[in-house]
Amino acid sequence: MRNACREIRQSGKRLGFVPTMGALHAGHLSLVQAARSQCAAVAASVFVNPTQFGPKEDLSKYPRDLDRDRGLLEKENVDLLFAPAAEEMYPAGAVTWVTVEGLSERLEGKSRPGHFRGVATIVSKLFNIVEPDRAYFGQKDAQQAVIIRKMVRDLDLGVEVVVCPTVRESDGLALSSRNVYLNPEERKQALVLYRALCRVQALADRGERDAMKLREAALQVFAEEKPVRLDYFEIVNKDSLEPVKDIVRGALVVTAAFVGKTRLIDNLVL
Ligand code: PAJ
Repeated sequence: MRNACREIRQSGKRLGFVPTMGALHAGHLSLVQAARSQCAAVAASVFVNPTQFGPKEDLSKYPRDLDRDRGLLEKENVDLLFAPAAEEMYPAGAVTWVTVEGLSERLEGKSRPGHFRGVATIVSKLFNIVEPDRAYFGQKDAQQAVIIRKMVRDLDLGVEVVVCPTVRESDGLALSSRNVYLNPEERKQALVLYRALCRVQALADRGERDAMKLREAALQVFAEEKPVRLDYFEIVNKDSLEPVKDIVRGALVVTAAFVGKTRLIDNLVL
């Protein structure tokens, strides 16, 4: 992979890179399309990264279909696909980690300890192999995008990070590889995340600036969808991820909730 990427860059082409865990959907493909439109060559990776899953999470049942993913990436004219085995990425005895302090402990990090250490480590390893000019991430994982930007800056990785908008189903549910876990009943209940975010946006549009009031309105929306167990709903600064008292343009509204056994996340920039 390193040699193939070097060859492309040495021919003077700009190399775009889209890291994924596979089970590709239109959200992933929107990143590939953005890369395709901005870069002469595009590389993608499919790797279900074990180190970003907690011991009680869904690593073993995470959806995997490399043949399907390969077909989809071929259709989008991706030049290179990197799909290593776990043993290749983590040789026995690997003990070196990348930790983005502070940011990694909030929100998702609070519920998923060690998650962002796994993400930051694998993304820096992939960047070291691919050495892309630009790398593409989704706004769907807002905290991940903030952490990757910070890591690139702090470690002088020299990769331009591009964050692309969240792709949604027509009814508003954010596309996610984990949506396949939802049964028809849960699929309907899952809409509560987007409904709560939209409620906040609507109140903000009408002039409400008090973050506590906005949050309370969102909690009301969740209370009406009893079977869904809210993990967090927060209004934070979009760079520091610290809670804000008053919303300013650009405040980030983030939420996570369990629909049945499936944990979903979503967010909106006000
Ligand atoms: P994965 O969940 O497969 O997502 C890969 C990329 O697709 C991420 O940048 C994610 O934000 C983006 N994405 C997912 N759903 C999206 C949607 N509905 N709209 C737009 N973009 C979407 O995120 C990961 O994998 C991993 O943590 C990874 C970065 C690959 C490291 O292992």
